[in-house]
Amino acid sequence: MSLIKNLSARQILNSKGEPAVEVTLSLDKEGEYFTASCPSGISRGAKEMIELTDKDFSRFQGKEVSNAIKKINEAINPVIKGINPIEQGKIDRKLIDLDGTPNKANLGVNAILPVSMAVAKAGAHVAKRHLFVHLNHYFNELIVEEEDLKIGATDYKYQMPRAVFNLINGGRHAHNNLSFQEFLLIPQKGTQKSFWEQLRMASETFHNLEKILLEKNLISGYGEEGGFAPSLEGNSQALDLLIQSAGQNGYKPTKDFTLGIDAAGALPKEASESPIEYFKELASHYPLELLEDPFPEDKWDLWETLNSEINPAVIVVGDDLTATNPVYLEKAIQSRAIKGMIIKPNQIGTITEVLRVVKIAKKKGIKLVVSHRSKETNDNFIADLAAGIAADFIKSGPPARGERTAKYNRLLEIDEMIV
Ligand code: 2PG
Ligand code: MG
Repeated sequence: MSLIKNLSARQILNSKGEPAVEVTLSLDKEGEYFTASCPSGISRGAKEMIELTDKDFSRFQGKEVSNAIKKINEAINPVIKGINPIEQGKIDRKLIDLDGTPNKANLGVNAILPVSMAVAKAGAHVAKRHLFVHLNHYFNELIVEEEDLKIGATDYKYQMPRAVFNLINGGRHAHNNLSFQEFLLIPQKGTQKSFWEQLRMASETFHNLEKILLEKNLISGYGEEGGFAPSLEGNSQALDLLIQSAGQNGYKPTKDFTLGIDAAGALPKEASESPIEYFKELASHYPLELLEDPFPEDKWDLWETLNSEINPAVIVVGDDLTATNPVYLEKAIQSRAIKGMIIKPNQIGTITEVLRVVKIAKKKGIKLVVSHRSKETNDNFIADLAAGIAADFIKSGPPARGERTAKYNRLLEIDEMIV
């Protein structure tokens, strides 16, 4: 039997060049070790669990994570040593109990999540299954707490998600004038289309976009996730550019691709008078499929009105609104605020908690978008997560930049295994 022998955590740099937590879990068998790391967000919502940073402002602007590293090495390590990593539920429960706070403020979500992910990777190895298959089994069988009995065992088959590519960056992810944070291209799956064809469409569109921006003298570097970050006439021009860029390779709106927006709760000035009408207008002009965080996370009434009045083809998606948390998901369902939700493991903490909220969402027919963070690492865990829970979408930035393509490239491997 393979048991957890040791956890060893260290600081690494994330895609923004800031410190992040990486942990290596070794099993008692020689040479069996599994590494996981934790991303971070620039536009973090207020409902997210707490990240532990050192706050020594003489180093890395206070963003070092040596305290989180210490928590793993000194507090978590002794508690989970000797347990079989297949026992994900038991280990995640121990992490939550050891933390002992409602918002993970003691250990830090950035200490808890990479441990939980490394356990899942080790568990998959011990179970002799691919990670997405292992996650799928655990997901379907998830009964850890009494509350899990309400839904009980399920029978979801793993499945390839559709990818959502962030080609133009704005908001807090770029130093430009665009209020929306993300302008997203969403290839249609089509019949019998491989994941490679989704990547091809995104890559061709991305490179066409670069040429168009150059021609228009609009090129202005990249945003946080590696999409282009031009200053434009407004949000509509960004959407027009996506359609034009895709069109250069013959891709047709709606038939071949749709569009998405992550407004990240920031409205442009021209929308301040009548925000609902503004989004309804956008949805009537563009093939909009995903509309993420159209409003700030406390404006529940606006969310509800928009969701009931906008073209039903648009999936209004909660990110900061729901924070991968069952409490806010229930509230969003009750107030009919959303049709979809973002799943970001580091908003909540353990893999068990992630799978639990996914299960509730699926039961209620909420569409799922598994998402990276703006400050990423090369860990490709979310690719397996998205396939394992049969998410509808995965959002991992543009089809460029190592930390973004790590996830898409892993999906190519998964695609071969499950087609
Ligand atoms: C978002 C994410 C990822 P951040 O808002 O959806 O794209 O950004 O990680 O900065 O919260
Ligand atoms: Mg978002």
